[in-house]
Amino acid sequence: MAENNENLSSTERIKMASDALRGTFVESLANEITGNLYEDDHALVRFHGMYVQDDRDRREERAAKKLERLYSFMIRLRLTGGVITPEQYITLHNIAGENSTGVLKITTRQTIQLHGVLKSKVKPTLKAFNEAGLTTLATCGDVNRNVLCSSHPKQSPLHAEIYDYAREIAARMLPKTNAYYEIWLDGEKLIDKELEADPLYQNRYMPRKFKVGIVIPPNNDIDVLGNDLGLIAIIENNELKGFNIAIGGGMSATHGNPDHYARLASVLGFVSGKEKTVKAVYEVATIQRDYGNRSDRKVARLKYTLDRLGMEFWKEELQRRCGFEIEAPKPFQFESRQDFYGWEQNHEGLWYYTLYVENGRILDDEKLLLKTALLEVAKTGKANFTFTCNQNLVLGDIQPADKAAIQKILEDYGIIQHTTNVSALRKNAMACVALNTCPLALGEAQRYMPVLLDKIEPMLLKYDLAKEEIVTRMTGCPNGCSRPYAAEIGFVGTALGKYNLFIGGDRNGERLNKLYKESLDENGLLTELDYLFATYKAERNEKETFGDFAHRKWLNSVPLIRTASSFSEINLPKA
Ligand code: SRM
Ligand code: SF4
Repeated sequence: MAENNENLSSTERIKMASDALRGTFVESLANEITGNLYEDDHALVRFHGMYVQDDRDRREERAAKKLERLYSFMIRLRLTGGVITPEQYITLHNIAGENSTGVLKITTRQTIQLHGVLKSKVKPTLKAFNEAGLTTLATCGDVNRNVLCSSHPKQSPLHAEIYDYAREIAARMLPKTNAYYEIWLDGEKLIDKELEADPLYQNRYMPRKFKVGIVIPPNNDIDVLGNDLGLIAIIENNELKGFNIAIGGGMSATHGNPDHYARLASVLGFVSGKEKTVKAVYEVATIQRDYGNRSDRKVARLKYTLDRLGMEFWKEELQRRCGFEIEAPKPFQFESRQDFYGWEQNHEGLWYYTLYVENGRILDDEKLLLKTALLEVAKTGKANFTFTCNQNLVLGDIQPADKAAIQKILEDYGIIQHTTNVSALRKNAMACVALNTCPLALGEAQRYMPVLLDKIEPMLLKYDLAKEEIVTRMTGCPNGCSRPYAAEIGFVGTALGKYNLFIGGDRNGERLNKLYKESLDENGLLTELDYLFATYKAERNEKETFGDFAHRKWLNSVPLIRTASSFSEINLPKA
């Protein structure tokens, strides 16, 4: 049954009245009295890859001076599989320096965000990106977002073939509007509006954001089960057989409301061949478009449509729309979820260096000139850049003859030492942006996580656990942008300085964690963690990960505040 959508949310009305996402941007941009946009354009600007934000650290000071908030734009690039050329990276570096805070932020979905771009600088920024072959279209909003693809080519000779699927899906699901070109690039106005008729998005787009990722087992580096739709590559004897399709993943929850929950995707079936795979992805989206909730955005993601209608309905409807059978899922196995730091060589003899970037923030500070070093690497023109879903960077496709030159730059700037020396805990940690730019943040994340890790590291040393690769993630609110519910330890902000503590996710991203203690301050967190690690050290089985131990030891007896656990028992066939 399609949802009763008579009571459309205000966003639905804005989308439908937007003239293919044109809104009132021309007027909004011309208004020099404010750094803000008109209200309805806030929802629409997201489809163009931007958010209007303000500096939350400066709200009080500005209010005291009776000034409007310090508005600026966050701009998010579309980088399928996280890949850009060195030339594009140089553009990015320069634009970041000229028009934004200067920090290049690698996101948990393999792309780059710039913050602090003033309204007057938005068009120059997008024009410069466009000249470099980069776009921000559809990286936010109710559309298919940046398509993820496993980052480490050494994993499989089939990486290039699989990456090509990601590009095809991204292209097929891009909105057909000409508005981006007209508004931001001063392109000619489209006269024949039929040319932008959009069979996928029509005039209402998706009910909510839609996320797709492709993973190459055994490494689940993209957290494939956190997506609305995940494709799991099935490879036999070095041949790509096809993909298991998993649907219904999503990491957002609401504190204290069991009706909003994190969920890992469930496997629907198997499909093979490029045409059929892309068709199946497209039709999953059309089902969600037609059946997703358009009244209440809190329950509009595919995961809720799936739980409302059931997997049987989804499979039958998908087969009907595709016109071919979706086969039973094939076995597969995840063995890790991490980035492979350091040098790796692929089957063609090309070299890759994966370097650690704390919370994905590329900048120069008193400890490390990371931004300068990466510019030097880009200037050689000898390495492509791939951003990972763990917020790190792979410098890749390096010819054997060029490896020494790249190595020298990385050594001269201390990048190799930095990556090698960082603790196992930190290498497997992530935090979302949160304050000072995220309007939804209840507390700190990327600015506080390093400070907290400084205090957890000695504790792990004390229990001789420093080499454990425990997956730890923090967010400033329950929306789950660093996927904290799929971590072995998750810190989810409830207020300034307070976090809910989640434990018991597995190492590979196949089991959600559960709420263990609520609203702890730093002392509370450290006291609890000390107890948890001491018990883990004393009672763990051989090679048992922290997450598995926590799940076995504590979680059956912990009263559940969030009910997502019932969805974490996913139906995955094992190899
Ligand atoms: Fe996110 C909203 C940052 C990945 C779930 N996310 C936001 C906004 C745009 C706040 C807002 O709506 O105004 C944040 C901007 C902060 C800032 O100042 O930059 C924001 N999300 C991020 C990033 C930058 C976090 C990071 O530090 O890397 C990630 C950008 C990804 C990208 O490149 O596209 C980011 N967000 C995610 C993920 C992880 C993922 O996709 O694997 C999730 C959980 C998975 C999921 O979608 O379920 C995620 N973000 C959300 C949600 C909750 C959605 C929901 O279903 O309810 C929101 C709030 C919303 O959409 O209403 C949100
Ligand atoms: Fe903002 Fe919350 Fe996402 Fe963090 S998890 S970036 S605080 S919306």
